[in-house]
Amino acid sequence: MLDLTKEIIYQIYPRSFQDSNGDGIGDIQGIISRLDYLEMLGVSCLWLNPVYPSPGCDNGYDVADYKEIDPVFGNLQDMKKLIEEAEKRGMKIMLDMVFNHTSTEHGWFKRALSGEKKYQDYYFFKAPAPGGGPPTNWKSKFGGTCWEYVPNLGLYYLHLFDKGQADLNWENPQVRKEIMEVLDFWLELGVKGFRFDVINLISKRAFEDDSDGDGRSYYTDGPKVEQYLKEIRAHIGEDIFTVGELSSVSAERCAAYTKPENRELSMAFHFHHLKVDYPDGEKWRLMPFDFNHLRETLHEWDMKMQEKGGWSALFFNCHDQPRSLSRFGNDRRYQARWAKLLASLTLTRRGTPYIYQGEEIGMTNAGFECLDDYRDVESLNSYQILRDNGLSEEETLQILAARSRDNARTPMQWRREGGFTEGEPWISENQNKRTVNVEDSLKDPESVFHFYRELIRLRKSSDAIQKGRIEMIRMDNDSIYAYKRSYGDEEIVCLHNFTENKLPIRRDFKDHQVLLSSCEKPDQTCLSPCECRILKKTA
Ligand code: TEU
Ligand code: CA
Repeated sequence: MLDLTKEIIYQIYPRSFQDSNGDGIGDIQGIISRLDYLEMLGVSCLWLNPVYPSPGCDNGYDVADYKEIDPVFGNLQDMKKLIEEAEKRGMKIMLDMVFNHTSTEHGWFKRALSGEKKYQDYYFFKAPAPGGGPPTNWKSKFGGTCWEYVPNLGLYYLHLFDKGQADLNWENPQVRKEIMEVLDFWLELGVKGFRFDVINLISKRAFEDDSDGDGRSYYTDGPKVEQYLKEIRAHIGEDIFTVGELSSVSAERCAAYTKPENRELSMAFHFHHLKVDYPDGEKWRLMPFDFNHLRETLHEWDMKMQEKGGWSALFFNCHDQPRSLSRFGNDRRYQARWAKLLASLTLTRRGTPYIYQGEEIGMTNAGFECLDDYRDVESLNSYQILRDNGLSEEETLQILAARSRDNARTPMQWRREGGFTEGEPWISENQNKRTVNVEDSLKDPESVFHFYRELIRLRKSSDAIQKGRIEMIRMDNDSIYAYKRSYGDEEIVCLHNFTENKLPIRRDFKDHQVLLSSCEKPDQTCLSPCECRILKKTA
């Protein structure tokens, strides 16, 4: 039986993980060559971002064939080999299922364009609005309208993301049947988990103008999302774990989607803690992040999911987010301490932890300085929108440097000289590879990597951390983020000093034993700068 509390999931962005054939693009054979490293880290499952045939409008989230592997990444035999080799090392494979939309290069969409009504009903083709123009005023998440006009049909089609990503019509039972067949295909191959991309967007309420917004309220957490999730769960059974990526979800719906008794998702990614540095919720504006807002958002969601019986994916990094060490820590001072503190927040809270490639060695934002460095469609669109809105080149590049998804997509830093590829990488490497790399991390017992291993070992040994209750501990200093995890008579206390100053500890933890600290000689009376410390109640 599946036990989510024991899973520790490592996210691989295949394009940037390890290249095996010198074309500058990561591939499945490259991943296979790094399985011993991942086994050493101690993770139980590998989540791969999409590796299916795709024209690459959105780095693979525009899928042209759900049951194949894009030749740039390898082939189905490579995937089968990866699954087998991972299993030999006690690791499962989770694949990314992009079911809200297909690429406009998908066979289904091509047949829709050729006029086949059956396949037009796989998507949302709508007549122009009465006065002409797009059917509704909704906005794409990548900027601009979310409707693309097809002249020879005289119709628009819906794309919540790039125009190369046409939304699927889940109301159509034939579409749902196709989806189940795709899942069966990968289960046959031995896949043990699925990530469902923006899965709470698959049920659209109605197609009307959104008088007060961008259309989000018409397609987020729609009326049939739970029905569709239950259909998927009934089809794949209880032993396959699933994680839903939930866009702008409420805590209530997030808990409903992930409560075991509802038989929908095993767990979910929600993003509220990753919007605390968005002024008025706007991603493409800058403001310093407010630690108190981060702590309270994390705490609020941890408590709501605990009270309502939901289950969170715990993460600060992924392929869509800038690197948390640069964003919430400091990538110039106390880097290792900050990286270890963020690691503790990921691995000791209540939920299933996700480690994003490179996070375990303290990788940072890319430090790109010119537009040519960027590859991501969302970033390139946003650059143009910001410039059209009158921002200077310098201001715009400053925003991109902080916000772009490409910050997470620079090649994995294996050695001082890089080690990702023998060829020209598809995106520039971060120049701090000379000091931030796997080779040096493995040799240094005090490295971020070895701290991740310690934390993972600690998590695996503790019922309280894996499945215990979480409760905030209000310290005398709000800059200390403290909570306790309890299960039976086991009680673990986790302290995080979110400042670069020494802070006194005025609570009595004398009857606690230090299990792990990011400071070599933890002082009982105070926390060192950005120290995280984990204690166990002994008496
Ligand atoms: O992301 C959903 C999504 O909305 C993200 O684009 C995120 O909101 C945004 O990047 C943050 O500003 C999923 C995938 O993770 C992402 O890579 C895809 O681009 C997107 O869906 C479309 O498939
Ligand atoms: Ca390659």
